[in-house]
This record gives sequence, C-alpha cells and structure tokens, in this order.
Amino acid sequence: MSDYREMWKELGLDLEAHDQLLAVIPQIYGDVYLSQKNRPEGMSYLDFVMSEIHGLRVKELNDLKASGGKVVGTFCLYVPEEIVLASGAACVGICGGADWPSDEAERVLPRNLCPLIKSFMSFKLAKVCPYFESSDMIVGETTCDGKKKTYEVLGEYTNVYVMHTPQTKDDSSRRLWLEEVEKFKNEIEELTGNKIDSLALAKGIAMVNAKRAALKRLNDTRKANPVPISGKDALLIQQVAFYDDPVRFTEMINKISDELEKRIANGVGVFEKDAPRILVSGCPMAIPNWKLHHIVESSGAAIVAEEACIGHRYFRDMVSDTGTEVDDKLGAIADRYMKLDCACFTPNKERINNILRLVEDYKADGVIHYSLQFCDPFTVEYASVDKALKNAGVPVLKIETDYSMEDAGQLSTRVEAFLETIKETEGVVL
Ligand code: BJ8
Repeated sequence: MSDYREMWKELGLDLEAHDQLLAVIPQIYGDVYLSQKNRPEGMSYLDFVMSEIHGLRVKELNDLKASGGKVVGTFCLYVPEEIVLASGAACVGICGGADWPSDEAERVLPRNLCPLIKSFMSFKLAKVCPYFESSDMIVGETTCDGKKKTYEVLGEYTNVYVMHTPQTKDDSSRRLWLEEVEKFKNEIEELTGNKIDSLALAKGIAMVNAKRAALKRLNDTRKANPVPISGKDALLIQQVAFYDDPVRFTEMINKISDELEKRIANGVGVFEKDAPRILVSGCPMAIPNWKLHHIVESSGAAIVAEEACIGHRYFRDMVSDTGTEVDDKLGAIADRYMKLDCACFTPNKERINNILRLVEDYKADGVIHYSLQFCDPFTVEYASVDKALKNAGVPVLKIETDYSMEDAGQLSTRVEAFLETIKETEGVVL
C-alpha cells in the first residue's frame, strides 16, 4: 500500500489506534479469503480493493473533496443514493462490522446494544475510520430504536441528518416518505451547492440501477449447481458495493459475472456438485463481518444467497425511470424504497414471502436465520420466519451472535449438526 499516513493524519485519525486496526485485517483476510481454492480470477479486483481498504478509495474521496465535491456517509438501505450521486457527491456506507473494542461506544451508549451500532459509534469516537472522517454529512434514519437514538448522540460529534423512515406501507406512509425524499434532495442540494434537476436524477438513477443489475446478474450465477463462486466471495462483493466507485464497481462485477457464466457452462464450481445449499437470512453483515459465512463454508456447505440488506434487499428492486419531471423521478425513488422489507416494518409479510421465494429460486436445502445480539426487529421476526419455513418443510437454524469470535467453536458445532440433518433429509453430499 502507498503511504497514506499524511492523508490519515490530515483527516484527524488516531494513527496509533488506526495502525492496530489495519494490522489485523491482512491476517483475517488471508485466513478467510486467500485460503479458498479455485476462486474466480476476477476476485483479484476485490483482493486489491481490500488491500487498499483505507487507502486508494479514501484518497479518491478526498481528491473529490479537494475539487469542491462532497462525501455523504450512510448506514441504511433507506437512504436514496440515487439522489446523492445526482448531486455529484459520493455516497459511502459506513456501517460497522468489525470486532473493535466497544469501550469507547459504551462510554456514551448502553452495553446491551446491537454490535453494528456499537461498532460504528466506537469507530467514530476512536477516530479510526477514514470514511467517517471524510464524510461531510452522515445520514441516519429512524429505523430501529437503537439506531434512531444513537444518531442523537452521534450528532454531538459530527454533522448528522436524519431521514424519517416509514414503518408501514399504506398510502399515508408513502406520502410522508415522499416528503422525506424531497426534503433529502433539498438538503443534499444545500450541502453540495448543486441543483438536482431531472437530468441529474436520471443519471443518478441509471448509475445505481446499473450497479444493482450487475449485482443481480452475479447473484443469479449462484443458482447453478455446482455453484461457481463461494458465498464468502459473493458477500465480500456485496459489502464493497457500498463504498467503491459505482461505475468502476459495476464494470468489474460484470467482468466477474462473465467469468462465472463461463464456469457454469463448463460445469466448474467451488464446491462439490450437490453440496448443501444454504440461504442466510436476517441482519446485514457489514465489512469485515465474515464470521458465519466462513464457519458454514468451512463445513463444506455453500451459501447461495443472502436475504439481507447486504444481499438481495439491496439489488432486488430498481427505480423505474419513466417520467421527465423532477417530481416523477422523486416519486419513482420513493416507490422503490417503499418496497424494502426490513424487519423494522410492521406487518412485514413481504419479507416472509421473499424468503420463501429465494429458497425456491436458489434451491436452498436449508435457511440459517442470522440475528445480531440485541437486534429486536430481526430476533422477534424470527418466529414468523421459522413458522413459514417449517410449514414449507424447509429446515431452519437460528443463530444469534455478535462480532467476537468467542462463540465460533459453538457455532461450528451447531452448523455441522444442522448440515447433518439436511444431509439425512435431502441426501445431499457433504
Ligand atoms: S433497512 S436492516 S440497513 S435498518 S441489526 S442496527 S435493525 S438492531 S441494520 Fe438495517 Fe436499514 Fe433495516 Fe437494512 Fe437495528 Fe437490528 Fe442493529 Fe440493524
């Protein structure tokens, strides 16, 4: 990696703590990723991105800022990146997926809080995330209680704007959400000093639709048997989608898809044909949270899809770009985001239907429901997911965990037992 220390210093990072954070990533990445056999060649792009995780992309963002551009940091799928890109700003996901000591966060937040929230708060307080420190505005949202109250605290440390997200899907919620989308556009115009007209919105929509289409194409290849890419690699791609340059990322992912489609034509896979196929459903796994995927795939099963925000929920729906006026485009954006089926919605029948559909489309032999500790929306919604899957005769395993590796042994044992059950019922190869 080039020497980025001057840049990190200028961003105000705590260099010593940041060194400690960066020091652990190569070891974990080597163990989890580089140890895999028969990886698609195109994954070398992702290896490069990871080797530069706090370097090149951060430099690009800061070059943009030096030329008058802005950077907007987000935590949730509800924030319409089409609008951010339409303004000429860059949009980066800054969700925390690292097992970074949460002492800092616990100075201002309760201990019994979701690790994703504590992780991003610790990153901010410890000054170790260059994406956080490069962001001119952080956009929060009123999804779960933990996040929405944390944004009040975070607002004491940085520039936070909060979007009020709906919790139901009726007409009045849609009207309120459209107003939020319009207010967000105004806020972004004010931040960047750029007017967002219909043409700019069309460009933003096209850019994000292309990225979503590339991710959909890549994920479609995971329907094949044998599967041409590991779940771990697919997860990494979906994580990087939130902070890479969108145009370059789309091009690279389409190239990897070309390779994967050739692999399918030649019957090449990364797991044995008929290896157990697992759908993971639940909370998002932010980079570098690869824990469950690593455990499952080390046991010989393939993860074929993620029913999650870092997964299908991100790329499933496009914004339809039909009208010509700004209002038409904002309406289309609002409609697309109303289709999200996060567990923060009530009722949330769509999510159950989508899980069942994914099981069928990806021919999953079983589902692992993944919740982060203290995440009420997903842990409570598990009961409905479990019922629907059991009614459909699909084996399901519930996992509730955090970012530490302390329970890795216990999780491996439970996953192996689950795969044995699948093997007995389905006769799949382990
Ligand atoms: S649209 S899933 S990204 S809110 S895991 S912080 S819900 S306690 S991340 Fe999410 Fe938006 Fe929904 Fe997606 Fe709260 Fe649960 Fe933690 Fe969560």
